[in-house]
Amino acid sequence: DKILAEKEKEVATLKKNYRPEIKIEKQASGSLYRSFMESNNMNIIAEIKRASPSKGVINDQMDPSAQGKKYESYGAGTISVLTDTPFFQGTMEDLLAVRDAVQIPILNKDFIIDEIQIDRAKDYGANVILLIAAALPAKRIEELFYYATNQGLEVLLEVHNLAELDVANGLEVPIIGVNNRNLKTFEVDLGITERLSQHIKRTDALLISESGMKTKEDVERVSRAGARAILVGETMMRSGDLSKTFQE
Ligand code: IGP
Repeated sequence: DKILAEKEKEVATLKKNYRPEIKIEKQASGSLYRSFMESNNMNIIAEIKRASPSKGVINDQMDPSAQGKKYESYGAGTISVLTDTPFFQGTMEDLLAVRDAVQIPILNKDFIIDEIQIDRAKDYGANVILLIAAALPAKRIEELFYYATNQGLEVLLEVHNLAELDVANGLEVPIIGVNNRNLKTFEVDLGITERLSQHIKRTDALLISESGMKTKEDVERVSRAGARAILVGETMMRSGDLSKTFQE
């Protein structure tokens, strides 16, 4: 609730000051959905996350462009860049730096509550945006989902419980992220992926398990539950040897 209140203010300022401007020279091509569905290996979305409300500072020394290049070279299929500043210490400039450095798709990770944030994500070269079912009424999720899709962006719709999954099922969204972390209590439980995966309606939905993965066993566990991709932040940001982390 605190984050959403902050976002309301941010959006009000954006609406006054934001001038659309194409910032990018490079653009990724191809669809995250298709490339992940075609691959038989576990797909990895590696995240650039300097800090978080649950963990405090994670790694604010890294250079996002170098970090992005490493993620790409070790086999990430997409890079997630957290752009929220007050709570995660990220910026849109981080996203731009990564866009310049890599060819693969970029997910703009933020708390999106308004179309203008989607415009901005596109202007900065993101290919995928996050929508969080817990953050908005179903009707608003639907509007933002179609708005982004019409802009040529893919949408990762994040859910954490059955009621939120109902929204994803109702819209028949192709990309569903199950967040193992409860955004209110910060509690992490990989069992959430196991339980919710059984209630996904669309047989060709791409299931992405998000948060809290540290070990090979964690990845095997969500893979058995049907996840074709994982979204990993902290473990990547703290890794001393990313090539090893990716292999494992
Ligand atoms: C990554 P972790 O535990 O690997 O650092 O989690 C990612 O899932 C997490 O950053 C996240 C998130 C979010 C952040 C998932 N949903 C919504 C901000 C907003």
